[in-house]
Amino acid sequence: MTKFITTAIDYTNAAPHIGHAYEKILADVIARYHRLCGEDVFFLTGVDQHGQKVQQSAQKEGVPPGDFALRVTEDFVALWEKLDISYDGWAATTDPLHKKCVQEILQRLFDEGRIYKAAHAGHYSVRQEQFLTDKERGPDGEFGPEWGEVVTIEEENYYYRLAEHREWLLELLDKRPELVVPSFRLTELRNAVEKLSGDLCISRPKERLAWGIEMPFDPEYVTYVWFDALINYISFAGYLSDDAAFEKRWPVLAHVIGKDILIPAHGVYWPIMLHGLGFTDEQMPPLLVHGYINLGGSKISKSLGNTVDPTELVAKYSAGTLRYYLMRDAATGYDMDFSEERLLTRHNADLANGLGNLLNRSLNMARRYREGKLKKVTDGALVTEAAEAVTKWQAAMDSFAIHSALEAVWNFVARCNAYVEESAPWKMAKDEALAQELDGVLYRLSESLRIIAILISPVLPEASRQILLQLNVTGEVTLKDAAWGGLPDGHQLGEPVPVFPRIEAPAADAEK
Ligand code: ME8
Ligand code: MG
Repeated sequence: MTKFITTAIDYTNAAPHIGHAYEKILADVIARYHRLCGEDVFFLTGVDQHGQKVQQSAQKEGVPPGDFALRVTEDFVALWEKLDISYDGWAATTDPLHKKCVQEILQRLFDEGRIYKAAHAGHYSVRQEQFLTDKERGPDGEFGPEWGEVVTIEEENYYYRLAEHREWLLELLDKRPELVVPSFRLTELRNAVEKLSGDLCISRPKERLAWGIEMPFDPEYVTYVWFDALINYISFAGYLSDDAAFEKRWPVLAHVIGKDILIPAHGVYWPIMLHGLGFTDEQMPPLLVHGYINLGGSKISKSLGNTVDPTELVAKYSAGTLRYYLMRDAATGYDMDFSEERLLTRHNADLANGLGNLLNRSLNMARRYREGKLKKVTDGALVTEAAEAVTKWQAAMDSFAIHSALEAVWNFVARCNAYVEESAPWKMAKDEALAQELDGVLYRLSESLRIIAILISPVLPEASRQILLQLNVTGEVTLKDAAWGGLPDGHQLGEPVPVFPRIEAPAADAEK
């Protein structure tokens, strides 16, 4: 079986922001972790290119929606490249393979009577070109001036039968609570499912929205964007096009999504869509629901100017620093406030002073005292601690608690740095009688660094490569290599080069 991991597909109505970057990094770390475990991985991410939002943004610029979506898509692709996001599949919803899959699914559900046509009267904003619900009413119960003229119109649309699956979904959530991580989200979801009534409108008349996938049984309509977008998880995994691939991939290990799209899209619509297609309870997809990255305690909002550009952050710092900071400071499932100051502190304290310093002093001492040549030891200080760090790290990684996994590694880094101080190799070097002891210290430090380099590789792939290179460890490493004793007797270390130079805070520049 393949380990299949997906993220939400990002809207192409606006440029990527730090929240998008956080989600892709989280999923990338999970994908890299499973590759490190020697598993076959299929990591799918992509872009949501259809719908009202894209059509509106394109209209504002006076360009065709397809051109607009492609341009924003390029921004996302460029960012993922810079951030070392190692995706295996690219889900762009204008892809013909996807459109064909969506249409085949629609046709099948229609033929089986799971989709029906009905008329519906509702409040409609002429200016915003959309139907309004009670959510859009102001505190006074009226629709505010931002909606312009609000009229009542009747429109025919296609509906997918949702409500008849309600009892099934409630039972499923009782039977398989592990489908929603973290578990506190399950309560919210269950409450929403209990309130479920009515069906899902899955079409838009073309005169209102042209930018979508045409309904196969009615060319006057396009498909509602969520019905189109959710299907990416199966269309790009081979559903209806490559049975052998799909069977190996499905069910997914986890759909990595943000908290805002659990209810109703991923928690209600999606399982019910799959159920309608005949997917069994065992084939229902687990959801890993992450929190929000906020700014100054508020929600990121481009229109309020409250946003951070991840591309700029990568250019200013590095992909590794941004990846480390986000993975270390955000507890998976919970919100986090983004702070550049905090990013700098993490970089300088953990990467530069913590791991960077350990690497540098260990390699330098080995060079100075032994010309970089090691004598293997398999007992004494750090041996048990290294194994304990690996165990803790792995348990945390398996439960998607990347922040805890990093904490376990950095506790071990601190232990290694303390060991340097305790053992004081510079004193041992002055006493011939302590030569064997010094050999032991130098080996333990190098071997610990090799194990650390393996453990950080999902989060810091580039730094991991550089550290292994400096330790002169060549070839592909896997988790099996994170056991003590990998460096052979007589191993020759490489050249020390700083991996994480300290970054001075911007305040220091201002004084110049
Ligand atoms: O929702 N912090 O697209 P999207 C963390 N196209 N995550 C955030 C975030 C923040 N501040 N803001 C957004 C869509 N996200 C749909 C998805 S999936 C079939 C279709 C997350 O661009 C958000 O929760 O608005 C979602 O998981 C992803 O970024 C894309 O958001
Ligand atoms: Mg959104």
